[in-house]
Amino acid sequence: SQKVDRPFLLDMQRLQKYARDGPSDTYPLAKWRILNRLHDRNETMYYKVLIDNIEEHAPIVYTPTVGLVCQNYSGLFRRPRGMYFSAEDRGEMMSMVYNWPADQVDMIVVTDGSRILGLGDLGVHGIGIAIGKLDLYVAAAGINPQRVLPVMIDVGTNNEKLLKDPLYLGLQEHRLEGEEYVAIIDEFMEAVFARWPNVIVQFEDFQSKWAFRLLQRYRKTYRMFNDDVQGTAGVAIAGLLGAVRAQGRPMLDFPKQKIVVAGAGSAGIGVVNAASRTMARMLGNNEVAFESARSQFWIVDAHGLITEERTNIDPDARPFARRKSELGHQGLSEGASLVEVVKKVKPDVILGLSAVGGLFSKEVLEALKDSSSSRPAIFAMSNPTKNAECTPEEAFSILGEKIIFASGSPFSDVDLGNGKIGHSNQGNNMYLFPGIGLGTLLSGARVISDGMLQAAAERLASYMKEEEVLEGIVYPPISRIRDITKEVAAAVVKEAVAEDLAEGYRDMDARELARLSEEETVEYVQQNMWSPVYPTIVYKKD
Ligand SMILES: *[C@@H]1O[C@H](CO)[C@@H](O)[C@H](O)[C@H]1NC(C)=O
Ligand SMILES: CC(=O)N[C@H]1CO[C@H](CO)[C@@H](O)[C@@H]1O
Repeated sequence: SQKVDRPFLLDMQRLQKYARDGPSDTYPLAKWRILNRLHDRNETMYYKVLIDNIEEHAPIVYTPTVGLVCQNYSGLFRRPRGMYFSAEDRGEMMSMVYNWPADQVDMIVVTDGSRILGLGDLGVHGIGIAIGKLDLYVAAAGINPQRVLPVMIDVGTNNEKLLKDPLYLGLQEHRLEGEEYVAIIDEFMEAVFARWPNVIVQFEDFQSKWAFRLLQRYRKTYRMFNDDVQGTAGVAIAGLLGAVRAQGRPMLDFPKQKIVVAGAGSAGIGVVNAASRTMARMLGNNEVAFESARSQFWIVDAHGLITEERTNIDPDARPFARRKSELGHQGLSEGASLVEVVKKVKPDVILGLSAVGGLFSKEVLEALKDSSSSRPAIFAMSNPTKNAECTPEEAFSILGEKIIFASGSPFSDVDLGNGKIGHSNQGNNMYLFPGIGLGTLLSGARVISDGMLQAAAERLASYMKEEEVLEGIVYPPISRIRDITKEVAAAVVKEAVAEDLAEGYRDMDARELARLSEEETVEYVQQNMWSPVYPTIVYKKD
């Protein structure tokens, strides 16, 4: 009886066109709809299909297709999934959480929808990201699907289109800011940890000003981490360690690598911080070690090389500004260009986190020919594809077959002729976050320490076989994700025990956990991974 207006009908027609269940290889959105309906009809079969075809389906249930889904969420919406806390629920969150039907929740992925992938503010429609990520937790880490909870914190949206859209599903007001905003996240954190003390909360796709502040605010008190900040850095470090192995050297030689970093934004500084801590840890974790680790990095931003002389320096970048005393004998000065820095430093690695497509120009790559490394590594980590600092074709054609190439976005391998292949490695976050979550859960660690994150990255880096690494492959295939995750999780458990953070999980108390050998830890992890099989019925004995 309701009057249906014309724009709504047009929208529906568009939906038919973009999401019809026709040839799904040309319509990833259609694939998503088919999978989503399967999820609603038969959850076990859904996860079976996802796990058995993870390489093909991860890009459907998660990035990039999930981005399209979030952009059209009100049109694609069929059944609610997850839990929504809105600014209007202030004071009620504890009751809401205690009214949630699940007795146990192991894993929460929470977002406020403010920076969904590269798409910006999508308001509550960003819930699709939390749902997709948890599907990957189930598929890769075997977290029980009954015990995951996607969460949307709805504090409004600054997306003008959504503010006017009659089909928008969230609060139609501008985003809360400042203390009011923080109070809402505080209340949410208190409520979920009060009811489920063992839960792990993964923060996802918060705009970066809040991502860093909330991470600092909670990471010492709650079991939480931010995948965009910490997971991304971990995957980059694993790649850097892989590049050391590919040079035929042990990973412990990492602190000797000279690394030129392009980009001093939050991603760049986040990776440099984590990488220098990894170096320092290998050198003994003292003052001298930190100083030595620091001196392995040269950071170049839009104004050139960052040195002590720079005025207006970002406080996070300051520790990595080159000292005056170091510059003279290298013939470098404040503001030196990227090409000049590469020429003078002769780095082992150039690491692109600049979001400037093509920044590693022909000149820069040519300059790398004089690298002091036998196998220089090029990490063009910026996303999406058009922002990559260079393509593998460019890198291999200028520098030849010996180099290591890795990127943030997917690229195909390069045919170098006469049967040789130039490998294009993709630093996918999926390599680490499932194992970090699972390892934290099974260790019962109180918090997620830097050491645990580093242990995860180191395990990923050592996962590859010697022959593979020497061929220039630094990340394993996604089809092995369950095995990778099992190993990463075991490394996280071991580190939590070593740092005395582990409190045990279910029947496994902390002392027993500490007694497990390396293999037994892997086995313990394996036994606690859920699989999509129907258990046989157990008959009750009298
Ligand atoms: C799900 O699918 C499997 C395989 O076809 C079937 O055996 C099972 O009965 C289905 N479960 C439900 C709840 O429909
Ligand atoms: C049906 C519908 O609204 N489809 C839209 C989904 O999102 C993409 C990106 O914004 C649009 O191009 C489609 O028109």
